[in-house]
Amino acid sequence: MARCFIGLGSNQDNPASQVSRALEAIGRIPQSVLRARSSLYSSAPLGPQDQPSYINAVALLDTALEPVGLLDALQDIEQQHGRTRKAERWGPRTLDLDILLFDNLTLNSDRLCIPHYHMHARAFVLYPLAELAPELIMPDGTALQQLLSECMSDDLVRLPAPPAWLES
Ligand code: J1B
Repeated sequence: MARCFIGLGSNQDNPASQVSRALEAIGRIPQSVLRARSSLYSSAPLGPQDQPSYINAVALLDTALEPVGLLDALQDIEQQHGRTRKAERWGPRTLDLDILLFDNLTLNSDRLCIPHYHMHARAFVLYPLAELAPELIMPDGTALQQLLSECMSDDLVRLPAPPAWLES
């Protein structure tokens, strides 16, 4: 099994519920086990400002799928969640799913860039990731804590967990 971190993001159609439902769907990906999920985080949009703020989270998935097989599964979930590709670059989105890390793999192909090309400097990726793996070392040897110390996190807010009903 490969240990894989997945980034989730949404700023349309009740983003917190988009992300929560996507986490449940990720838990149903074949040949895979959802091991952990971070808190939800809210932040101002990176890119054009005339769009709602985002909800982001990170999931830890153990998977026997190949990276491209996992990408297919994630893109299916994006489609089911009504993702439409808009003309505007960096415009509003219903659901984004990104493979951030896949074991210690470094990969650059037409469809996949791993580690994810923008993750090193984005607070809305690094903070939820650090919740799950504070000691993480990137494939290039950089410590996650180093990236966190260099990253602006002004507008990032960790949301309290919603109430949960417990089985008695
Ligand atoms: C293509 N790809 O990227 S969408 C796909 N590497 O078709 C893939 N590691 O073939 C290819 N994982 C290459 N896809 O959240 C990967 N994502 C890989 C997945 N502001 C890969 N505050 C294009 N929060 C693909 N988000 C790649 N502002 C890009 C979506 C999935 C992320 C946009 C806040 C946010 C965005 C912007 C508008 C910048 C944000 C947030 C796109 N995030």
